[in-house]
Amino acid sequence: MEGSGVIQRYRDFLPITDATPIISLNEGSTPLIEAPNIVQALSGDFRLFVKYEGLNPTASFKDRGMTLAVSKAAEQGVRTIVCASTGNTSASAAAYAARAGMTCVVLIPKGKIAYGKMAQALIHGARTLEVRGNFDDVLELVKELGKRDDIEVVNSINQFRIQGQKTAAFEVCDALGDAPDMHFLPVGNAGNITSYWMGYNEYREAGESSKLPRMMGWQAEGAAPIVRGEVVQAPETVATAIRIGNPASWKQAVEAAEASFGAIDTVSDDEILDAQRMLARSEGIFVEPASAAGIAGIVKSHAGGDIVEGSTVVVTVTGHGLKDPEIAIDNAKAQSMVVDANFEVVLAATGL
Ligand code: AN7
Repeated sequence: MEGSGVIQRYRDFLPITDATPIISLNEGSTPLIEAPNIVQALSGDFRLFVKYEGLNPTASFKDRGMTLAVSKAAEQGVRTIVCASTGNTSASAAAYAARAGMTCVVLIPKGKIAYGKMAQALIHGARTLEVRGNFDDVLELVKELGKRDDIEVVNSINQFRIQGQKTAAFEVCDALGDAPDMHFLPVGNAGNITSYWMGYNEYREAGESSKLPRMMGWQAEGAAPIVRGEVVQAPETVATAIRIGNPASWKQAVEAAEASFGAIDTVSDDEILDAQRMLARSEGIFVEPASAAGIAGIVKSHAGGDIVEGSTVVVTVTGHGLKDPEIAIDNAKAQSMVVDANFEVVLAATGL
C-alpha cells in the first residue's frame, strides 16, 4: 500500500529510486496553525503561523529525515544504525529502526536528555548508552563508529537526513500558497535551518513558490557557538535538545542566514521558558523548551522592530511538550490541589 509519508508525497524532490524500500511511519503533514493571540499580545501587525512538528510519529521533526536515512540504509543493505543525540534523534532512530527490523545503538549525554525521549529509545528497543560527556563528545564517538562499513550514522551529518527534513519547507509553501516572509526556528546542531533553506530554494527553483523567507535561527544563550563565533566547551541551557557547543552544520547555517538576509541570534533560558508558557496558555500549543526558542525569537525580533508590518511569519516548533514533562510542570508555575470528594469542598476549591 502506498503510504502518505514525506517520501511518497515528495519523491520527485528526493534521492529515491525504484530500488529504495520505503521505511515510513506516515511522518509529515503536520498542521500549520495560525497563532493570532500571540500577535495580539505583542500588539503586532503581522500574521503568525506555527508549524507544529511535535505531531510527527515520534513527536519531533526528526522523523522527516529519519524516514529517508533509514530507507537509504536499508537500500544499501545496512542492518545497524547509530546516532549521537540530545534525545529526539535517538527517539526517532529507535522507532524507524524498529520499523525496519534493524539494530539501533544510541549514544546520549548522561543525565542530559528529557525523560520522555529516554522512554522512547528504551521502549523501541535501542541499545542505549549514556556517555559521561556532552553531545559534542558523543558525536565524535559516533563518527568513529561510523567508519565501519556495516554501520550507518543517522545524525544530520548524514545528508539523507537533511534531504528528508527539507520537506517541511515544501509543506509550509503548500499550506500558504507561497513561502512566508520570515521563518523562525531553534538552532542546535544546525541541520534543520540548513534543511529548510534547501527546501525553500528548491521549491522556488521548481516554480512552486515565488520568494525566499529570511531565515531566523535561535540558539540558547549558554549554547550559542554560532552567534559567538567559537566552539562552546561546556554548553548549558534548560533546553537540553539544543545543548550543543559545536554544531555539525555550522557553516551551512551561517550561509542560510546570510544568503536570506536573516540572522542567528540568542535567547535566554528565561525567555525560552516564558515563550513555552505563553504558547501553551495563549494558543493551546504545547512544545518542549528548545522549540520555544523560536517563539522567544519572535518576541525579541518584534521588540527590536525586525518584523515588517503586514508580513507572514512562520515558526517551526520542533518537538512536543510531552517530551519533557518535568520542565513543563516546573515552568507551569501552578500547582494542583488535593481535595476530598465532597461537593462543597470541591466547589470552594474551583474558585468559581
Ligand atoms: C526539539 O536530537 O540534535 O539545529 O540529537 O530536538 O537541526 O540540530 C536535536 C535538536 C531543535 C535543533 N529542536 O535542531 C538531537 C538533536 C528540538 C531538537 C533542535 C533539536 P538542529
